[in-house]
Amino acid sequence: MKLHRRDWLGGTGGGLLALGMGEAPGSGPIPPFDAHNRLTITDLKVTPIALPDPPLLAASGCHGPYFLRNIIELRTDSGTVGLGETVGGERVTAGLEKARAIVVGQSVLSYRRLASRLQALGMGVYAGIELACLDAIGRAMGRPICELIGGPVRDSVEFAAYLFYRYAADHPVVLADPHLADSRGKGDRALDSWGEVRTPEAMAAMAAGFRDRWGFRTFKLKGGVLPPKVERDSLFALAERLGPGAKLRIDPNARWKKDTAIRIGNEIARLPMEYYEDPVSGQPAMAEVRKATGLKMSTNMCVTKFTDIRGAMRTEPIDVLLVDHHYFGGFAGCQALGPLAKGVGWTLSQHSNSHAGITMAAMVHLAASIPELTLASDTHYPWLVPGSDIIEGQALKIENGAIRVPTGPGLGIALDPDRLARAHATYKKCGMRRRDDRTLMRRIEPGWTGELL
Ligand code: GKR
Ligand code: MG
Repeated sequence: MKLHRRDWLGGTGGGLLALGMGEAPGSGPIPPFDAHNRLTITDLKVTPIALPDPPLLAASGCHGPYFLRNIIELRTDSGTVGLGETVGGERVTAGLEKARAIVVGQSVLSYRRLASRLQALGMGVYAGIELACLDAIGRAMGRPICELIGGPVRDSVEFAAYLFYRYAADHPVVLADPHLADSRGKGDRALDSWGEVRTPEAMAAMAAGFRDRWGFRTFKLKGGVLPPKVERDSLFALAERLGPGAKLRIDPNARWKKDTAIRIGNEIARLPMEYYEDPVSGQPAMAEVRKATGLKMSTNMCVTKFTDIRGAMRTEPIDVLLVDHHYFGGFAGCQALGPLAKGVGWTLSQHSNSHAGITMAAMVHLAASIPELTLASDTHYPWLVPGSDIIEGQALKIENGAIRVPTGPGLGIALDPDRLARAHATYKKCGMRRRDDRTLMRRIEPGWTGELL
């Protein structure tokens, strides 16, 4: 069923009819707000998946052989199905299962009525369902999501190269991981051919590869892995290899002591640093580093919810906020951050965790609807093993460091049921139920503790 703008206004502005009440945890059922009973949710299907992941290194340890996501399909009475993707792990899967009772019988048009109930089950639960509602509305109207939410304010969205130190994909300990449930192997059968990257030279070579392959102009080094002076040298090697036009970032995920962060910060200040992301933990320490180095600072760790903002007004730890619809209250929350950021003098970028193509499309639509989101967004998408995405056809294309805003209805992508089934079978077979970077790291480097550097 296709909805026209007139129907859409009618559907959202109508009276309150108690059509098939949702049994919700909390304070009783929520009466549906859909006078025409249009696009009423008849079922929520959640599919936990596991997708192959190379051994990328971060302060948390080493990425395991798979990363987990939860895929949502919201079926409506009109036959339209909305797609969502959200944070992985069995707790989120369980939250989404519980959410079924809240959403069934409600209209996708009035998903904000369900926000507080769904957010009580987890911000990731809300984000996945909100996305599926928006996708269903867009499909029904024949319009892309960014148009439903006021965009596009730009036709393409720029991304940064996300550079991780790493082990080779066919590292023997990785191949011996008990969770392994596919036929990857050594040499030609390895997940990828980037090899081991644990020196400044290897990092600079990989960055040049990212630039040549995807056209990135902004480069984020994931730090907090090697001794800080090696990571500093890596930034110098990146600057030399990529030239003065390349913008640099480093993100040690708060694994550095304050003194380290100030010392390294002052040394890298002469490089074309776009910003310094979470070198230390907590707003007060971030503020001290900011003052002592004069560098622009950013975070996805010390301001992650609206209630953190009041403290940040006082402590002034950042210049750039990395928004993420999975934890800031969905698209609605991230859009609200735009004018707020402008008001307090912050610019916005986007945070990313390992994800598949539905989230990739979501991030593009979201960024295309926030005028204040002017810095290149993070994405793990280039790390997705070719052929493993769950969307139909080719993965979304990164060209000249950017992705064009999809113009098809909703998210503008389609789910490939066979690929989804394969990723779910891997989830069942591998036995991974939450992210655990520590265990694999300690198998590879038995003395690893993750202590501050
Ligand atoms: O994938 O290892 C990773 C990243 O370190 C991720 O978990 C972080 O959340 O990308 C993130 C960040 O910017 O801190
Ligand atoms: Mg970060």
